[in-house]
Amino acid sequence: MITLGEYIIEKQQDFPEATGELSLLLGSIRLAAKVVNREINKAGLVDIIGATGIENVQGEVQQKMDLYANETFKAALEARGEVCGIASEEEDEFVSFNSERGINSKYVVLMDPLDGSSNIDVNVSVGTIFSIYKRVSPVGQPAVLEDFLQPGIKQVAAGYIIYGSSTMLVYTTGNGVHGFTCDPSLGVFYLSHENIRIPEDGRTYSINEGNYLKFPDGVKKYLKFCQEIDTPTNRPYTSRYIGSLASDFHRNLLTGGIYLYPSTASAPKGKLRLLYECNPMAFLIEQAGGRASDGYNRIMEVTPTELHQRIPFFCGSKNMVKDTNDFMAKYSG
Ligand code: P6P
Repeated sequence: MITLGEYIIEKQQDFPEATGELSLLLGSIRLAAKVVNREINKAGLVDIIGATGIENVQGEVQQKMDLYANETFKAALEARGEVCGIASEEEDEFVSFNSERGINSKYVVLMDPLDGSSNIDVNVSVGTIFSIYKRVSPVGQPAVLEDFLQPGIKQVAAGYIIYGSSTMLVYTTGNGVHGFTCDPSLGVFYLSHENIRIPEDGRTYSINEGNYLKFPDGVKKYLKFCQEIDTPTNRPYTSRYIGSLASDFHRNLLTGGIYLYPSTASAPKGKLRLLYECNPMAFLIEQAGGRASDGYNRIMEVTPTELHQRIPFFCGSKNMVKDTNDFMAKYSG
């Protein structure tokens, strides 16, 4: 039984040049995850569920737990001093940590502090998603927007916490994907899934088929391909859609499958955000042997232009993402 903290330190020793700052940073995420997990597990019991009536920059009504998670992760990251700033789905602009330690830190964190939070009121799993970069601006001054608008290939770490039937933290620093499960009696994350690899083929597709009529033709054709009876290629596949990215992603990561959130007639850029949902999930899936595209190109090579930009997202087993790209090229131009 090895804890997350022990594992981070053990792996850090593989990098002589490592100065321990990233390890400390991951430690602050671990702490915040425990605090949020505690509140989520009793969200039904206290007046912390339900919407605030406040709309975030996405125009989505913020659930109280969204705000609580945002403040918890922001405080934990600022307190440990390894981060010069954060960007968050719940913050209209990036937040620069201008303390002496903050401006002299070399990392920035982008996060969706509680993705899928509307599921809390109906007791469905939700997740925190995070992405870590080295700043591009000089140390010793406040963070700038360019520190956050980096392509996904520049990530130094990424991960998610899934608050589900058990609470897990899954992360990568570019050396494989590793999962840790929380023992609630001790509040400790133990290594439970080392070097996770996603099967190159899967039989599960995750998409909101209620949007079918608004999908591009390539997606419509791919969905019909999934539903055809063809035993040699294990079709028809199975449709599983939880409505919580971290949950659908996690299941597909472990068993194989593909998650699709395409553009639609009403949302030409799709729904998911490039910087703090798609890029971290893309880093993880590629580290596990999978793929992530916008239907045509590798997600992690997209150059961001704004903090909250949206992008169509196809992510999962390598051969399933290739199939969707082929259908998109053939039918959606
Ligand atoms: P829809 C949650 O709001 C989220 O960002 C993802 O977690 C989830 O996969 C998706 O949106 C659900 O969106 O439009 O299908 O309800």
